[in-house]
Amino acid sequence: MNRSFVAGMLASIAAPLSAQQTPNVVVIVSDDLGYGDLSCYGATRVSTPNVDQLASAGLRFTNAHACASTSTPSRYSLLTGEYCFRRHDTNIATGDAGMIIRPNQITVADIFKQKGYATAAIGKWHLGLGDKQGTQDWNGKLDMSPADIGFDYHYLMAATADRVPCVFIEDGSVVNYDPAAPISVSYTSNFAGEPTGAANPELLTKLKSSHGHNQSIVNGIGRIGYMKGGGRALWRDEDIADSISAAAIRFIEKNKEQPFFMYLCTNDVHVPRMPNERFRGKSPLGLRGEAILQFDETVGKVIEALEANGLTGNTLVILTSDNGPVLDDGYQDEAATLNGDHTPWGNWRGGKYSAFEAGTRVPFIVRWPGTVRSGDTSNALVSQIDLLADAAALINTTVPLGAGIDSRNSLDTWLGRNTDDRDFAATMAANRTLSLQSGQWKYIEPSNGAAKITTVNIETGYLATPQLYDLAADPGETTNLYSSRPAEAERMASKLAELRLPVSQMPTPR
Ligand code: NG6
Ligand code: CA
Repeated sequence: MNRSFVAGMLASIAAPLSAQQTPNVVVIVSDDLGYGDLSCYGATRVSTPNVDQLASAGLRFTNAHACASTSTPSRYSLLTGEYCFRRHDTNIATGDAGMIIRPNQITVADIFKQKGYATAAIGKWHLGLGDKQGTQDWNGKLDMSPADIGFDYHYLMAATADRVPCVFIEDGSVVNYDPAAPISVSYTSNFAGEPTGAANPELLTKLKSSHGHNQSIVNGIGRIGYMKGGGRALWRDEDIADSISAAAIRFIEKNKEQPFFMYLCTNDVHVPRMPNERFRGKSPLGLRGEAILQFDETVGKVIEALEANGLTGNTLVILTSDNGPVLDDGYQDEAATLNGDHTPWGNWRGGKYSAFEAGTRVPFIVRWPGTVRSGDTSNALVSQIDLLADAAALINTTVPLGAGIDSRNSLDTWLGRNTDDRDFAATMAANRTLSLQSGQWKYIEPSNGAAKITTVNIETGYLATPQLYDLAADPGETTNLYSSRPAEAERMASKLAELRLPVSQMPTPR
């Protein structure tokens, strides 16, 4: 299926609808924000009043899952409704990776475009840009961008704040491009004469690395990857959140008269944590806590912009995170030493990168005044994989054949009309080990990875033999019931095997 065929097909089923049938949809995805990092999820050493307000005006989920415990695969699944493990090229992407989602693939943005929505991707991207692998030309318009996968507008960081290029991309071009400082990027070798964190630690004036992050230096911070040039286009880390929220507010204001879908991804609370100076000293948790405060402020600004434009009642807001939390993720930002008794992972074991629960059990809040009842909690098992099918159900359109093959309509659960568990949630850890959550059970397939990633001090949940946990009785995943409940383990192992089958061999084609 080529892109023009897809576009034609989508256009042919587009039909104008009344405002009630076309609510705006804002999906806010934070980065590495843990289940226990928000005060509405029990945090006591950090306060997130704006997120708490969103939760008290909406529905807060306690059993929601991202599809992976790292960013790229998690976001791939969220946007495509297809499990990341169906493709081998969904691991954490470099900043010069080509677009992982290809133009012939239907995304959640395409679903909204079927109904004439304005669509935007703002903030952290991390799904590759440009058509080529590792050789993008950052000095002109990129030859492939989110515009080719359903987003009318984008204002993005190519990958993560710790990866070059350290510039924003808007509509395929570098924002504030500086012709006097052409941009070169490489993930294999440095550019002659350019300092690096490894060779010139004296230039790491703002934040020193604890592991990795010792290649190019931008804004006094070591990065992953080599970059030359950029000049006035280079971001200042302290201003990233403001740039992202300003772009979000501009998009809301510009599109207030028509339905819109905004995929809004904050850089907070990913490393390097260097929030704006106005947050300095505001959290006992140090820079990581300040980044949480900054995230909360961004949420507040978006909510306020919706309100100021009269859009609160007609906007469905979803707030979640791409994966679980980490303290020391490569910089000496004191996140671990100042953490004290704060529990970013909530009651769950592990964290970012893990197969254990904290890797993918994420905050998930849905607000839609007048439709979603306010101030309630849902313990239903839900998964971000369903965004695509739920979006289609929400705006009463169909999912094109072959699109979002793993996405199922669970809209009634997301809107709190029932508390039905999804049959299962499949999740992928950093080394691609799969887990399955189903009812009270959690199964982790055997894997040969190390039990702990020592640099980040996180237990992975990798074990050479299968693991089965009863999350109802043992939320901390401490007692492996694999030997005592073989039938349960077998049922879950076969489900994972089925999910791994090529689409043509899947037993229940839609
Ligand atoms: C790791 C990085 C980590 C972070 C992560 C991706 C090192 C030593 N660690 O490889 O800092 O960037 O990748 O995070 O380089 S994610 O949330 O975008 O998946
Ligand atoms: Ca992340």
